[in-house]
Amino acid sequence: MRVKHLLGHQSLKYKNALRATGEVIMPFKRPRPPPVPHATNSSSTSTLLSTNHEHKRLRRGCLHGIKAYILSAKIDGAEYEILIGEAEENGAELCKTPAEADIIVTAIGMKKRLERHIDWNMAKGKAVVRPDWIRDSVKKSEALPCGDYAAISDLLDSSIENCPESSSSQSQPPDQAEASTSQHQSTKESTLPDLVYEPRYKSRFACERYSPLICPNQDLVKELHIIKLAREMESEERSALSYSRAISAIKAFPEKIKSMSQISDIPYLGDKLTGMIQEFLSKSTISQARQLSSDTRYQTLISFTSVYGIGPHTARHLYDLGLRTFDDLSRYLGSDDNAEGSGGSFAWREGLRLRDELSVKIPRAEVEEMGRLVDNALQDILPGSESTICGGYRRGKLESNDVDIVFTHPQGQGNKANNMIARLVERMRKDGLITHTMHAPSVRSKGSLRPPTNHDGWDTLDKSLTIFNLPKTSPYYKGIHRRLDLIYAPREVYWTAVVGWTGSTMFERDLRLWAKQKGLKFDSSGITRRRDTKALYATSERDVFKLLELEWIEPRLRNADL
Ligand code: DCT
Ligand code: MG
Ligand code: MG
Repeated sequence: MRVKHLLGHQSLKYKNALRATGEVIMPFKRPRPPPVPHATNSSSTSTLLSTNHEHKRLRRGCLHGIKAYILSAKIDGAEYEILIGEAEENGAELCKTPAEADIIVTAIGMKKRLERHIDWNMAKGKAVVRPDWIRDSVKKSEALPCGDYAAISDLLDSSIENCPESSSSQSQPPDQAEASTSQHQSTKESTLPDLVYEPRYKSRFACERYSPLICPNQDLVKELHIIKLAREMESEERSALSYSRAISAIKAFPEKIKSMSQISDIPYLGDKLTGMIQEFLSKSTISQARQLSSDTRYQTLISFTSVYGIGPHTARHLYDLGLRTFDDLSRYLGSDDNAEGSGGSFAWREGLRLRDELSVKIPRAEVEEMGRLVDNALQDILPGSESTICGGYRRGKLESNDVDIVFTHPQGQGNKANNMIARLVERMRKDGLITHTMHAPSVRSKGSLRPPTNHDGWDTLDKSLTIFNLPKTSPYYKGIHRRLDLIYAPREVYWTAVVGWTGSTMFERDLRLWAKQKGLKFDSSGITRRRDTKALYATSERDVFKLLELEWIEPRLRNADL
């Protein structure tokens, strides 16, 4: 099936990047996205799940030596992951069962409910505290008295009695105190939050800040995100970027904002943003965001751009034609008069047909299954290949909009390296795993190790943006199509590609800016020194940070967008 005029309003650079590899081609344009570790690749799993070893080496966290069990019941999934992360990062030893623990952290406040999960007599032998015990302890840099945080009133006395003490508050033998002195660790107060969190949130670069998946000011961020999206829908790029910057700065602020005096050190908050935050503090909403949410134009543009292949420009064009609903769109695209002349309609029709399926988020277990299937196909055609699931999954999202997989091969040199992408896609297409492909080929010139100009403004790696479906035999099969981005990275830039495709978008944007002020150039396809264009190759993900003279930040803390 041949379709000549797919792209209409989309730019030439995308048009040129397209090539037919499957039955259906779609424009290289992604729908608007709404928001942890890799099962098939041990290195990425360990990077994400592991505690921050470097920091651990440098200091003892305030929960050091405390054996904790965090009961997930009644705690939101993302929140749960953050609690785990905070506890681990601050030295707590997380237990698999409550029996092993000194302290049980739970959001349950009633005896009867707790008994469904934990034996009452056992609970009486432990301290049983609310989740804010972890948060406040971290904030104050010491394990706080459990009595103030007892989760259940009947367990108050036993919680006081059994409250564990952190070994970081006890005197350390000189050899163990070794590294802790290196980062002004002489007092209890100066552990992670003061030393690392607080100065970090003031940085102008998202790649220096710790940005958790869910931050203490997530509701504020959500409100601002609506305004940001509205600016994007109207192609007001500068304004959208100001909101993105403010959002990413707020994401890294470690405390709940309760008064305006707290925010003076947060970068990128101009008068307008400050006014909005003030409004949010008094009303818990921002009027502009509320108005937009109920605005027909905003709602229509948002839903049209959720169709794979339709960007804001096209969405506005369709809106101006009077279209408001998917039925309108379907009728419009169904008309032969509009089949090609309006541009892109074949792809849009396909996008519209798959819209409902593609808007269903992908749970982590299914992402991992997709990763396994890609890896199986890879090992079949290219034994010894390595792959990492990147994107939101790697940053800890519980549900992803698509799956981004970066892969390489030990012998793979040069950007195309025997057309690995084409071979992989062809193989998966034959196996019925890939149903649609869009292709954005590399533009790296032959024999050059230095990445050429970024034609898609992103990177020059060989990639294929595909639509995938699981085989019926898979236990995860639900008959839902999924978006799958496959990216081939030559061996020498594999880790740069993993960093580049892990995101989030603002983190990546600031990595580029950061590199620039260091006299370097960064994108997923490589790091180069600007003065002599020498390519710098990283041998691990941490090495990417080292080459960029940047402190290590684990993927879970790179959520610098919504
Ligand atoms: N990326 C980037 N610049 C862009 C788009 C993406 O640097 N303009 C990087 C950062 C994230 C990564 O690629 C994957 O992008 P997406 O798949 O679009 O987003 P995600 O963070 O994986 O989230 P989700 O797929 O769940 O929407
Ligand atoms: Mg993704
Ligand atoms: Mg993607």
